[in-house]
Amino acid sequence: MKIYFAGSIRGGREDAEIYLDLIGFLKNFGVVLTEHVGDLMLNGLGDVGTPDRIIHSRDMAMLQSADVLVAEITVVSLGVGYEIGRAVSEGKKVICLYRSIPGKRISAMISGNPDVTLVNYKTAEEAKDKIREILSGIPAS
Ligand code: 6K6
Repeated sequence: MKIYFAGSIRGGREDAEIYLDLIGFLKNFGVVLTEHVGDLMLNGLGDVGTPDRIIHSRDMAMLQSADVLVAEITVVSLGVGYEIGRAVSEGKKVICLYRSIPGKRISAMISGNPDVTLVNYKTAEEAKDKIREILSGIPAS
């Protein structure tokens, strides 16, 4: 299974350690195409010298080849929202993980989307149990 993991970069890197942990777990189910999202050295500028046009075209090609998009959406990111929309329109399986934050709600474009599997979690173990349950139901490609 090819997994495209999406997480905030320029939207803010406060959950980078959570992304890294989830990416490590997702590797049990196949290939994670976007390991760079869990790079703890990457700052909120997401700037390692690669032109944005290259980033976009490379990521869209990877998304096209993916079987499933797993997004951690607690830290709001324009790029992650865009990737979710593109994955939905490509007919990909889309799983969005989030932790509840008092006073904040998930965008209705995500929570109201019948093609998105929304997963609320409190602990990393809970997130992993739920991911395991969902991904185990997807036939290997
Ligand atoms: C190279 C290594 C690590 O980061 C880079 C350069 N930046 C990006 N490289 C690859 N994908 C990116 C980069 N910046 C954003 N993205 C994609 O958008 C990722 O797939 C993330 O899921 C998403 C984050 O969007 P923003 O709006 O928070 O940056």
